[in-house]
Amino acid sequence: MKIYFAGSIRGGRADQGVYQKLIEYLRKFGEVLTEHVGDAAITENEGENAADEEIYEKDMAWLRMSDALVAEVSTPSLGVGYEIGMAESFGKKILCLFNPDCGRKISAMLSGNPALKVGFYRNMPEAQGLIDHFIKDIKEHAKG
Ligand code: 6K6
Repeated sequence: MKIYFAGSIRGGRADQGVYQKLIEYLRKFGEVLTEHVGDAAITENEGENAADEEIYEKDMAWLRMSDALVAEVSTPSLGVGYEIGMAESFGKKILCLFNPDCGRKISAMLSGNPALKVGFYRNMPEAQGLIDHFIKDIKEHAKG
């Protein structure tokens, strides 16, 4: 299974440590195409070396080839929102993870959308349980 993990970069890196842990856990189930999203060395000012056009093209190609998108959406990010919308248009399975303790409310564009799953978690075991359930659903669906 190929998993596209999405998390804020230029939207702010406050949750980078959480992304790293989620990516590590997702590796149990397959290949995570976007491991760099959890990289502590990447700040919101990164990307000045790579052309934005290249970033966009590469990410869209990875998104197309993925089986599922897992997005951590507690830190709002235009890029993550865009990736979620594109994943929906590509017909991908989508899980959005949101920690209500972040002090914000999740966008109604996600929580009101029946085409994707939103999971609320307050700690890593809860996030892992949501991921387990999401992957199990995908596998059962694939079996038919
Ligand atoms: C080079 C090395 C590591 O990162 C870079 C350059 N930047 C990006 N590389 C890959 N994907 C990116 C980069 N910047 C944003 N993205 C994509 O957008 C990721 O897949 C994230 O899920 C999302 C974050 O969007 P912003 O708007 O918060 O930056």
